[in-house]
Amino acid sequence: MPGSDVPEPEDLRSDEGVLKVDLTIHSSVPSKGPARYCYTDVRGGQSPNLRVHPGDLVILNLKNELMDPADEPAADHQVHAHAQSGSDACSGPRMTAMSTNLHFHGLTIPAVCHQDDVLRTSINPGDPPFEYRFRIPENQPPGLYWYHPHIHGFTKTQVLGGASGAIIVEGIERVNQATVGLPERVFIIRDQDLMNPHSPPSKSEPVLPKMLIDRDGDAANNGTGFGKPAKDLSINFVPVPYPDYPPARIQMKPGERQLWRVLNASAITYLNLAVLFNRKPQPLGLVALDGVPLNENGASRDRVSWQDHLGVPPGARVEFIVEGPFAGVSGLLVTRTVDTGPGGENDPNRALATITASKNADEPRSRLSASPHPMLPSSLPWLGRVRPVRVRKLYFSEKVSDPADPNSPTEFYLTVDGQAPAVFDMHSTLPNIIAKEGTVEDWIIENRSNELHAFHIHQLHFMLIGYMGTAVDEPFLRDTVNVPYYTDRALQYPSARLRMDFRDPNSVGTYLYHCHLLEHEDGGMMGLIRVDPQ
Ligand SMILES: [Cu+2]
Repeated sequence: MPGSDVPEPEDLRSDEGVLKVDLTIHSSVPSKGPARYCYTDVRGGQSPNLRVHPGDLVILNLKNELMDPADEPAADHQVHAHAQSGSDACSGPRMTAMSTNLHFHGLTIPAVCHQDDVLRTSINPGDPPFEYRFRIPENQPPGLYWYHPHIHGFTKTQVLGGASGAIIVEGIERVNQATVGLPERVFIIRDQDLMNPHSPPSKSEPVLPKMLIDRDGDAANNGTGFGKPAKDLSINFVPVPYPDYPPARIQMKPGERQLWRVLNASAITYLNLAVLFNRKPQPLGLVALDGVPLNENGASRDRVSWQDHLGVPPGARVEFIVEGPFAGVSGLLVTRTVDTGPGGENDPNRALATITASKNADEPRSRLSASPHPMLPSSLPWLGRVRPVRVRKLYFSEKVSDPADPNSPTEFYLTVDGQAPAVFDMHSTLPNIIAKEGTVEDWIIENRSNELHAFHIHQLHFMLIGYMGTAVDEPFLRDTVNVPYYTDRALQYPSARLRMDFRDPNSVGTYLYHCHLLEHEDGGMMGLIRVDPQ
């Protein structure tokens, strides 16, 4: 219900080095509005947090109970179910709107069936529960990761409908003193189709020119920070719908410090988070990004980066220290407007939740250890000091499929410079890129389109070493990065320069890189990489 308290997802914790979990993916088609998707565990918990330690074994059984989104009569489901049962889910049988699988975003685990393969794995209604079985690497940085379906062509529908959940690799307090003993909370921001698509904007908003539709069929960016958004947002499944954005509620003990772990599980919506007290932005102590502590390079111990706002592209995570308000102060968690470019979606200013001080506020369910054993630093040389074996250039671009008809569907490309732009083909077995285990490469990702894109690669993290042509030296790694949009006034294409790390044996295999705006990904903005063993 809009305006209610933000619930905490249930925590499923590993026991003696093993996390065993049974999840079922469900869908429902409400009488009004689009299909909803959700994971439930055996106790009925919705999209639980999976809490693990480096080295733990995860055994996750996934049962597919999706309904046909076209809402066919029930008899048809049975026919589908029988036709599918007995098929080998590892050989990529059919991938339809009712198929599903899981991607473990950010984990460096092998891209093979039953671990983190999304190219061939397809679990269908009627199939027996499908077993995922993998080990969290000993060297996986402690932080926030996530799980979501990744069936090509249908990822957006399922994720937009709500199919996502958090994975927490425990131990950030073992590498950053500033987090020792803090209560922690997990916030998952999802987007969804508008609950009130035909409402005019709230009366408190300035009057805007007529709303336009972008090429994806969503409300186009109007550059004002106001007006109808392309999608509604929710926080831990509490919707904050357009046009009035009734905020959800977060209560904290007065002045209490907490670690907030925030996942942007939106299909297309960028976040630009801020915490306001009496309308003034408060310092947010960033300690980790995309699951990786900010002091990952070992040079800057216990690093906290104080910011007054945090940009979070779809798929990315931020973990930061927040100090709660004192009694009588009105606090607000907001996302500020994001300029997604002339071709992008409208992403206006909006509230997500009020933050109020209360002596009786419930303590968060989870608290970081007050006396942690320090974690040993990585034994590998820091990525920033390893020489790349080559430089590659890739670029995002878009093309109207029929140049004579500006309203024809857009084709989305992510192209290796020198190859012909093409929408991704799931049946292709020819990799776009071949790399070698043990090496490091520099990739320049350009944006040649007039909207934002977020580059993501499976199986590994990278270091951002350049942005918009300027060198940067971040002491941490990312797995998702925003690339600014191009306009014809720009002298060169906007770009991010990434140092890609193929040193880990788990990075061997064939897998995907793509834009994490899921309608772009489903539309073909994706490529195939094969990393050969040494
Ligand atoms: Cu994109």
